[in-house]
Amino acid sequence: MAARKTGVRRPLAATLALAAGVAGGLVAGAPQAQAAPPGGKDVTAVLFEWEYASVAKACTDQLGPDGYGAVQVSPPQERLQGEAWWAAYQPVSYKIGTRLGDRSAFKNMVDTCHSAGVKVVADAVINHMTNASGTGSAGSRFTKYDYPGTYSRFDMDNCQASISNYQDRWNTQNCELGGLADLDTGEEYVRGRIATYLNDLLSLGVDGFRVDAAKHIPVDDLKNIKSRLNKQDVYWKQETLYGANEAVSPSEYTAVGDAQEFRYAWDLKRVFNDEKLAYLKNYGEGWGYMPGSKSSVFVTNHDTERHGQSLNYKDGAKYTLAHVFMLALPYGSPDVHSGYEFSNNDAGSPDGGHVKACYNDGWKCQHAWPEIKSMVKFRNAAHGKGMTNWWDNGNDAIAFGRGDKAYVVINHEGHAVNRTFQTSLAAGTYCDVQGRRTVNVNGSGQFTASVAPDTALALHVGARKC
Ligand code: ARE
Ligand code: CA
Repeated sequence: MAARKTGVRRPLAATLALAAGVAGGLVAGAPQAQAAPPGGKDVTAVLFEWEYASVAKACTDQLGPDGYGAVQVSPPQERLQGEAWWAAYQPVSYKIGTRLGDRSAFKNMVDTCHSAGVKVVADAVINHMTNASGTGSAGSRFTKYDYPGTYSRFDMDNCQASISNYQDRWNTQNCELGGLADLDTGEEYVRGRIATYLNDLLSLGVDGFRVDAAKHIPVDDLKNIKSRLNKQDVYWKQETLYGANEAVSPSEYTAVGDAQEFRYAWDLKRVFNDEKLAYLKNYGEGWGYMPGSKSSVFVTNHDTERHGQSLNYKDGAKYTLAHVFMLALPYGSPDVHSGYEFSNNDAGSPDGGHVKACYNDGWKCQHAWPEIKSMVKFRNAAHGKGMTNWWDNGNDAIAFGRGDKAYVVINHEGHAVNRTFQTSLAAGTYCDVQGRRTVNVNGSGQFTASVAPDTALALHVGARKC
């Protein structure tokens, strides 16, 4: 890490920020890693590049009623100007002001989501700044390495070449991710300035963070920054891509909070495309993934849906069924990515992020798809119950229960599956929340049903009538 040059003139605002940051730095004790988004509701809807006013409406109309525990919103910090979605990942300052809304819109969204019983996770870009110069989305002039009022070139890492070797820890964490000016997160001022930004978001009511590019920040730096936060039980979800033989391992980051288990998404694509769902019987730790209590999982995210490493909305039924599986499986804390149609990889969200209505203007609203949203309440009802009654046909039809709380059948075969299923459910009638039909479970916990090709059947104690 670059030794900070002394005697450099720093704008008053930055000095005040440092003071606040250092003050925050006096909080003692190791932060408690939050196992999952707070509360028994552990599903997060990622409303990617939605404006904050539309997020607020979705919290009230959809996410709250459907049982989502949290909503994740796109980076609120000042960014590059322009429509491209990736402008959000080039911070210009820590002012809240982007095409998605200003500070008051952000604050209103947080308050409205809280009123709907939905916590708010902010996507936080704290590893780097820009690979460009100009004027930011909130009007700040800047050049690469110089961000007046926030950072000067003395706050940047001393490797100003792009990352070129993921098998070298120093290169991975001190050089520039794709040419983006890398912050010297080992430096006192930078740590304080980041903590001040995160504490500002906490002061607006934010409950957690998705830490962008966490793998490029040493764990000790993140521990230090997190220790300065005014909310020590903050939900802390770190973007950490697994890479075979790489120097930095995602599991290092479970010491600070949750780490995203990318292999979960990558392997789901392979299993649903080319292998057998029967292989999913021990999915999770059984496949060598990180402990589920510290893992954030997803079927797709905004990068992988564009670069092909995961399934995406263009994959039809297998994409939907993969979500049914993820939400039914007692592993990890699931994110449901909710984005928009794209034909080119750079296109930003429609209409400045304004969502007039789901399924209009290209908004996909995966969070509201009946097959997906119905599994959020399934998951909530089954909270704390492990997997029971696994069945598979040796190929692409599987079924399993969650103790006496829930039971799911997933048929990815090209033909219907007609059979009597064995559950641990109490006798009675249940609503199949996938097929929207009544199912009778007998005194032995059995029911007979026909499950159509590429569909699912799902029962839980919270849905006895359709
Ligand atoms: C890129 C260039 C910029 C350029 C811009 C516009 O870096 O210099 O100005 O394009 O042309 C997103 C886009 C990037 C874009 C960036 C900034 O995806 O294309 O910059 O925004 O505008 C690694 C990181 C991981 C990172 C991925 C993309 O480890 O953290 O790369 N993902 C996050 C976000 C991205 C975002 C950024 C980080 C940057 O989710 O959306 O980038 O903030 C192996 C390694 C992985 C590595 C992967 C790809 O698999 O194991 O760790 O992921 O290769 O490099
Ligand atoms: Ca870095």
